[in-house]
Amino acid sequence: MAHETIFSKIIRKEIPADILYQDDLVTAFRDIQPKAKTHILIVPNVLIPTVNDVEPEHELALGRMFTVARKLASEAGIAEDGYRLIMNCNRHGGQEVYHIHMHLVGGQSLGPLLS
Ligand code: DGP
Repeated sequence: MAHETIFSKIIRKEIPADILYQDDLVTAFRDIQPKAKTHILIVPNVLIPTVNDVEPEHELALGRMFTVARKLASEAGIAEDGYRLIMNCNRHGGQEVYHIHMHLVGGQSLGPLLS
């Protein structure tokens, strides 16, 4: 049984967050520690701790995360210049919150990811 994180409380609106989008499958809100001018987190409403825990039954929610990323990037005005979508997994990936999330980062040039 996976342990809930702060993201479950944000999804249920039990604690405040700057929620930009929510539907039956996913929730998107601004990162509390933005690493770029635009930094949004898109999360499935169901608790999936890491990408290693993804199952076929999650495919609808995971696909929705991309369509919501596209929509929010467009609304933020960063679609044309571009942005980065990041999902960290476990310790070496730098994951801190064990409820999978897609970082939508942009609004400025981000440079090469790997160099
Ligand atoms: P990661 O390292 O991939 O697990 O990223 C976790 C992100 O979650 C990190 O950028 C900061 C953000 N974060 C952590 N706690 C909160 C919170 O309570 N509210 C919001 N909005 N973001 C949070």
